[in-house]
Amino acid sequence: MIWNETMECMSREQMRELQSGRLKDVVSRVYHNVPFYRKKMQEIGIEPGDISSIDDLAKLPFTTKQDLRDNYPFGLFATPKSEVVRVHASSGTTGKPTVVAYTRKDISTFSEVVARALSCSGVTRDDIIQIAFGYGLFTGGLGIHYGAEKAGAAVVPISGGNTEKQLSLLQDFGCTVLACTPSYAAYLADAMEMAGIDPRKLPLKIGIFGAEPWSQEMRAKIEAGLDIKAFDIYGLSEIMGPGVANSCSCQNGLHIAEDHFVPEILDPKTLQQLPEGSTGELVFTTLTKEAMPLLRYRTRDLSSLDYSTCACGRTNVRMSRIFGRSDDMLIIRGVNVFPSQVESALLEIPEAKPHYMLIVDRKGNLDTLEIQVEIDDKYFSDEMVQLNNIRNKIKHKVESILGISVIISLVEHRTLARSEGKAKRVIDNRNI
Ligand code: DLL
Repeated sequence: MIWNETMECMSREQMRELQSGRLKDVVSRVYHNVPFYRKKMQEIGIEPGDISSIDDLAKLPFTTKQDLRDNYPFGLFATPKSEVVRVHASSGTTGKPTVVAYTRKDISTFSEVVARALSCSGVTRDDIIQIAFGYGLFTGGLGIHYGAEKAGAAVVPISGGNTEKQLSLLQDFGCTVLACTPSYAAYLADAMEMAGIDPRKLPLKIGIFGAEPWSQEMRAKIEAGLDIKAFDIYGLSEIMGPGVANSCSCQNGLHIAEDHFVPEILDPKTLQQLPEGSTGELVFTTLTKEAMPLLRYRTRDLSSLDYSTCACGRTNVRMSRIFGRSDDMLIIRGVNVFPSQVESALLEIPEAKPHYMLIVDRKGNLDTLEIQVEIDDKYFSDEMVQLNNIRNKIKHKVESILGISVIISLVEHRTLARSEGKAKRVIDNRNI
């Protein structure tokens, strides 16, 4: 169990002092080592010497996902490549993912924050944790893996999918902790019921769920279905991965590891800081990351901050669960999907018109994505075979870009609703 009382329970003054020192350090490092940041700071006329405390955060430039894409793959490194020991990428897209990197010290920090997050959820060295997050380039699998080992728990690195095997290992190994996306947890609960397994007879007691938004109702459903207590783990690859924040036993917000990541809540339109308690866009500055520190990274996630001391004793600021996003990104089966990716796939297919509708649903706890696509009159036909060929061609193209399976429905040209203003391209029926 990793409970870093110094870092998790210090007074606000001490935290501000710690953050101020670390902020000065990271600003100087990126200014001197990352041409992108030096240029950005020069453009707005600031130098590292202008930053003397955490109150100066608002003077610093923002970083966006597009900046990471523009510097793909390794353009934002602040250390020589020889110092990098691991590379990950954001979930989704087989096009250009956003790449992130870690030095040995970064991996150690990553493990420490995840270990703290798991301990915050009650995981100890006596636990066996089944990690059903993907291990691909996604940060979920390996991130939780290293943190769980650091916390002293025994890791079962099964990765995502293969539901039957998940169920047999849960039973055979007597796993006490399950880590995966909340939708997969709900799916496992259903699969368990169908297989006639009584969750009350299993040693499973803690769920570590995250990587996608979920509601209180969903939590209650999973807790009942698996007979466990479910905790929310938040993070994003750009900032580190899972463990940026985690809910504690009070289940009233997620404590941010703010000795490493300073949060701000901004109005997504004016980009001004909002008063404590307001809902706005969450922005993070990494204080200690070596390989790829980021200043004021715009997460596009909507949340609010609460600086009051929690009943669990931790003083680290709490963020509310994510309310939604300030952009159009969807998270489908834990994978980040932008409607614009579908559009660029369709533009490469002559038979398809760039008129489409994404219909997201949740069937039996698994997300489904149906894409209705208008077909050029020239190609529309009564011939089943011809339509099937077009459908398969689109399906293949879209799936290779999104990295998830989709259902393609072909419709005649001019049948999808047109809108006068901003096109409505997504219907999300998931109710989360
Ligand atoms: O999803 C990291 C992660 C792995 C977090 C495992 C938790 C558990 P990305 O693929 O970069 O990284 O996606 C980050 O996922 O900006 C949020 O929109 C969403 N997200 C992550 N955790 C939560 C959560 C990982 N607990 C994006 N609740 C973020 C709601 C979440 N949304």
